[in-house]
Amino acid sequence: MKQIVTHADPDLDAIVSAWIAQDFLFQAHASEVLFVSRKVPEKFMQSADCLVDVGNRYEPENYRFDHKPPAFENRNSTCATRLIWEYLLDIGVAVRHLEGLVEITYQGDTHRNSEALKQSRIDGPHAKLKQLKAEYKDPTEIYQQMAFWLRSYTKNL
Ligand SMILES: [Mn+2]
Repeated sequence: MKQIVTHADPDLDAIVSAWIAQDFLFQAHASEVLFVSRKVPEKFMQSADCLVDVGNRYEPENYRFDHKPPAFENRNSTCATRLIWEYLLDIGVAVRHLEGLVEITYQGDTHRNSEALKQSRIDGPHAKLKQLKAEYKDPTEIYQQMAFWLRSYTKNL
């Protein structure tokens, strides 16, 4: 079982980057998403098959995708979702259709703004995550429901 690690109280960047790892990086391999403290316990730094939005490292070849210093001097220059998406594009995985989702996730994670982001907060991924967080406390439950929703949402992109 491949282990994908991200942070507890997951925001959209954590959820979408973990989902991209699960569905497009590991694909047919069974994988699970674990939610840990933002200061990642050392055992997960070593043993996780993939870290997204935690760990402060950007090492795509080792599947470490964080955008916070020292990985990037300015954490708002990119986001975990964009980093794993760009890596998959580079290695030829068919993820181009996720571009709009990546863009609104990036904008929301880095205090940007756009009509698409406003719409996402009304009835898109940001709204869906907010609703699930009000409904459930367990991050695994939130993640699983969100992943299910994202698979359907991205089918029509
Ligand atoms: Mn992030």
